[in-house]
Amino acid sequence: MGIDLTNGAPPYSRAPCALGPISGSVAACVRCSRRRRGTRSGQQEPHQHQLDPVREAVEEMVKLRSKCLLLGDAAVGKSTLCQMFSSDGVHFQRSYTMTAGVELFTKCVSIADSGHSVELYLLDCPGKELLAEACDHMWGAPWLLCLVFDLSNEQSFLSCDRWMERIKAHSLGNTVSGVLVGNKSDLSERRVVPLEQAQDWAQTHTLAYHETSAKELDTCSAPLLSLAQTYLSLYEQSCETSRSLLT
Ligand SMILES: Nc1nc2c(ncn2[C@@H]2O[C@H](COP(=O)(O)OP(=O)(O)O)[C@@H](O)[C@H]2O)c(=O)[nH]1
Ligand SMILES: [Mg+2]
Repeated sequence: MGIDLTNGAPPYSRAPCALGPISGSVAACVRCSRRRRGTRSGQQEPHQHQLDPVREAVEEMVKLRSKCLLLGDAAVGKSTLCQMFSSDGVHFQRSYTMTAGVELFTKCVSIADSGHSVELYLLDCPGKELLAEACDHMWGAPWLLCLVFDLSNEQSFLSCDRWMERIKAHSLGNTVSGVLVGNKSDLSERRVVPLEQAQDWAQTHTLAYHETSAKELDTCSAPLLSLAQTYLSLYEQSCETSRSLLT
């Protein structure tokens, strides 16, 4: 049985052709591929586009897919952030279950005002040193990075140097776009890492800085949404570069 991709809409939409004069006597319209005939004066004969709405929509919309690594010490909240983000806030993990391997979460993010979307493949990695070492061959070359520490645990912040070195070893000299996330902002009375110190560290490593509470969907979504946005910008820049090389 066929699937109605047009959702009941008429198969073609009609719009006046906006193309200028054509040089030959016969040419195909680049928008709707319809053959059109020029007049003796070189003007095109007016015609109406016959556009396939499904084809048009597919051509205009871009769906990108990006891998994003979540790294940081054990118990800083990486898995909770992933679960909250991918379940739209439905799932907050109260009890701690140690992540032993790389766990995959996916989430498709629509980028506002662009008509495009980015599907994030979140690779939630173990924070324990030995397990992390055993798993890092599964990362491949990192595309996006979300480095997490716990605002109430100084050691988890100091460990970010080590995580960054590990990322550099994998990135083969390429710059990895990423964010540094200070999590558990709701535990304000137990906070030990000052805002300025975390911001400075992030700036030194060219990472954007966010503070989150995995208990609140808005704050915990912000760093991952900004990574999706960054990824789309990188894609658009590379398209622009390719276009400029071809013209
Ligand atoms: N209060 C508070 N607890 C959190 C937050 N994020 C995670 N937790 C708790 O911290 C513990 C460890 O979280 P988990 O996501 O498993 O850490 P991971 O080892 O980095 O993946 C769990 O008991 C979570 O409920 C947060 O933002 N605020
Ligand atoms: Mg975990």
